[in-house]
Amino acid sequence: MKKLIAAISGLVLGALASTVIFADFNDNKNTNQAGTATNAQKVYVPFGQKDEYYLFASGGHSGQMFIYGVPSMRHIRTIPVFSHDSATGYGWDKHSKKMLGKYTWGDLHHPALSEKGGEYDGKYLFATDVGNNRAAVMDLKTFTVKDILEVPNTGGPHCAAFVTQNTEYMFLPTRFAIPFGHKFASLDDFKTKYKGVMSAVTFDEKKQKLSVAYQVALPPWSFDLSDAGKKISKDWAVMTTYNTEEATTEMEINASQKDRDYIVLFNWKELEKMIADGKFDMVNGMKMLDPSKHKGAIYLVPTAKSPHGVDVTPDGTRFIASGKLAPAMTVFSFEKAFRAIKDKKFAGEQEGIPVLDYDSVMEREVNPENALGPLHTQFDGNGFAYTTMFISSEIVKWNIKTGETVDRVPVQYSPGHASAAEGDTVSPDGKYIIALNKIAKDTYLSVGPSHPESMQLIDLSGKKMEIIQSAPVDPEPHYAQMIKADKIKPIVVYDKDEKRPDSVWNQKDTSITRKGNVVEVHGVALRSKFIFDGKAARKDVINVKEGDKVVIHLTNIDLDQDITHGFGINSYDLNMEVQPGQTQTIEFTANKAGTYPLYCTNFCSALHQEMNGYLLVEPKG
Ligand code: CUK
Ligand code: CUA
Repeated sequence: MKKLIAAISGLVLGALASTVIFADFNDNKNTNQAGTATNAQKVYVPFGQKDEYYLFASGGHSGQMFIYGVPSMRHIRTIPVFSHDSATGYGWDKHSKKMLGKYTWGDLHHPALSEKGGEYDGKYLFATDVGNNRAAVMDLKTFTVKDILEVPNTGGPHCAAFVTQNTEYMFLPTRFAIPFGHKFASLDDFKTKYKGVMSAVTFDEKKQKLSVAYQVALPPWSFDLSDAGKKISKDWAVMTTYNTEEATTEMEINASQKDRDYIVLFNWKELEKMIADGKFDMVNGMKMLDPSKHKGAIYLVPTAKSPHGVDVTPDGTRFIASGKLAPAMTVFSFEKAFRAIKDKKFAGEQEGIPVLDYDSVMEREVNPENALGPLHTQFDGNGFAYTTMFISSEIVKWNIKTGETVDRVPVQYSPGHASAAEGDTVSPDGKYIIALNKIAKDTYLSVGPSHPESMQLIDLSGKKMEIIQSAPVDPEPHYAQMIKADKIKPIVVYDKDEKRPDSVWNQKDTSITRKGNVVEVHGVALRSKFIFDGKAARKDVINVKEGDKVVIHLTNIDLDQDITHGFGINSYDLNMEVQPGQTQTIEFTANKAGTYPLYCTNFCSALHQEMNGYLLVEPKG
């Protein structure tokens, strides 16, 4: 038996390591039925009507967030989050420039909508950056980023973001173990000097600020995915961990030695209490709790080796782990876990953290025939789970209570996550699920050797799952969340009465003032001109001297729907966007003398081409 498991693991490992097996499993021609007339009707959203759901899809290493409409699967908008975006000037205007700081790229994995009572409330969207250890919050009234937080002591918060039931916390465990503060330390000292730090991050809605409440110094393992508890498990969260072997090289082989890794089960209410009781040390300005010293909040649950996803059922009674090297999903019971903790049913300790007895927590192992590479599970609210199978390229629908396979549908190809309608709430809608496929292969018109990833919309309303639409996403759909469209209430124009120190609403009040070598402009943009100084002979010209610091505040006084202006300065590598009623600021040093046209970069009126002026930089001396 052991030999057989080893053989299967070997096969799966080989499959993960090479793409060869894709051919074996996927040579069955594209079975996508999205082309049929009935399916076309199901996804057709007539002109003048809107989609039923918003889909917020991870933009992966583009550092951006993509917004789609479901069921049409039309890409509606991109929100730049962790990387510069010349379309919106994100990264050049003062606010976004400050938020991005020294970083130019990001790797956005898992979006998380804010929740109230376990339901998406449609107010905020969170995301984290594996590339440069950041968390971000977007306001869904404006679909813009409000704050970005850099989290110290962390090497890639891949697990995040999953919010607790009332958005009290999101947890950011590290993917790569590192010494505190990225300090230099030999890999020979991995066990003693490296840590797998988890951060508890909170969002202050009043201040519109993210901050780290505390951190936990876990062993130097890789933490992969997490999910927050719900209802009876609402004070708890779970996360998968691999490389408990503590390998420091050739991870592909060395981090897959043991038959079992762990799910970390922790009580964040208990952690909160410990921090309040002063059970922490300060590390690089962070409150750091050592779980081997302060026990009672964190437990390890053995699970099949190298787990990837872990997902809490909508009723909060169970958590389901998927082993990427195992052909099975494991259903664990929170109630059983709570009992095992109470009765101290421990099977020893790892790095000072109690390990719960597997059989005392496990409810069943689910093993659909020939299914390989289970990664992530979603739910429909009718007692069914939907697990993506990366290697056998399919979604398997199964009964959570019995483990019985109910249906399966091939997807094209190699799904990572899937996203169900309202899927992470206590009451999923059960209408749709979207397979987020890593490989598109022959799906779309070829664009050369590298293809986009693909998303496939699956109708869950019938007896059989049915693929009804497909759309490219580029890159990369690590995860997405789907929310009922009527829960989101975007504004149409920025509020004119909102207090903003640098806004100007009247052409007469515009001005250019100089203080020493700082030139400050309070200007307006309207169809179809810029006015920087209403009293000047040429109102659309900014005169400065070489070396001056230039600060331009620009208010878009066109309070009409969708009349956005842009502000680009030719050859100065600057651009920003000013939405209706918005005031934006851009700052730069005029270090190049000369004549530079400035112009509106966003087509706004019949005379948009006339919406321009000059920046004149007088040479020194
Ligand atoms: S992960 Cu599992 S397939 Cu959530 Cu970054 Cu991509
Ligand atoms: Cu304003 Cu184009």
